[in-house]
Amino acid sequence: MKTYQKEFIEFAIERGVLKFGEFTLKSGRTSPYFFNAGLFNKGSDLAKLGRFYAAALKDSGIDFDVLFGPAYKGIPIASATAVALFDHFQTDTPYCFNRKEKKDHGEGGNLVGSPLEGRVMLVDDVITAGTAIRESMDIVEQNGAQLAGVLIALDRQEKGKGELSAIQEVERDFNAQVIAIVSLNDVIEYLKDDEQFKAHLPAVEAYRAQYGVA
Ligand code: OMP
Repeated sequence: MKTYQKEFIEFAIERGVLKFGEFTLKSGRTSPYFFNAGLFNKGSDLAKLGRFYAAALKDSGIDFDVLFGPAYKGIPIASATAVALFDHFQTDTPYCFNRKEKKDHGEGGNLVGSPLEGRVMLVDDVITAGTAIRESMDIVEQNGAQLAGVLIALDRQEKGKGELSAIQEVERDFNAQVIAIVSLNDVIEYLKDDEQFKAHLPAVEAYRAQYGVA
């Protein structure tokens, strides 16, 4: 695990974004941990979050032309990442997002910001079974753009419809790399060394054994 990844887990725990307990997921699975990115809800959180996303992008080395943040949770992520890329990595990157409601007056259309064209880096919070991300992918395809990659905060490394992880399925179906600031394996590694949260390790490992990818 890299330093920025460990710092990201600490940051998520400190802000109550990463929690341990019992949670029901969108997929119906009962999970011993949950990542609620909506709790990054202060100016300082957003500034830091942008820096972590930008660091993961730079670390990946993937080339792209535009950041796309799907509504709603992708919007502040794309904005904060674009700011961080400029402020901390000297890269001025176009970004855009969609609205969920179609607008038929004024400028019309359902995209806001830079045109969605060229190689698109899609940013979002979490992928579990891949449902939300596939809807966003449709928007990229409908605009005739190509997907350069997907960047999320947490890869839960869970099985999708079959034996592959939801992310492996997305990579196969869209021929693009999915990168994450941290993955479940990083969270488990972190728990092993953390006196305060170590007690949750068995439940998280049991969950990985049941739903995780080999
Ligand atoms: P999938 O659409 O199954 O990939 O699940 C992704 C969505 O699940 C996210 O956009 C969240 O709405 C929600 N989610 C979290 O935010 N954090 C988690 O740790 C787990 C989930 C989830 O329900 O699977």
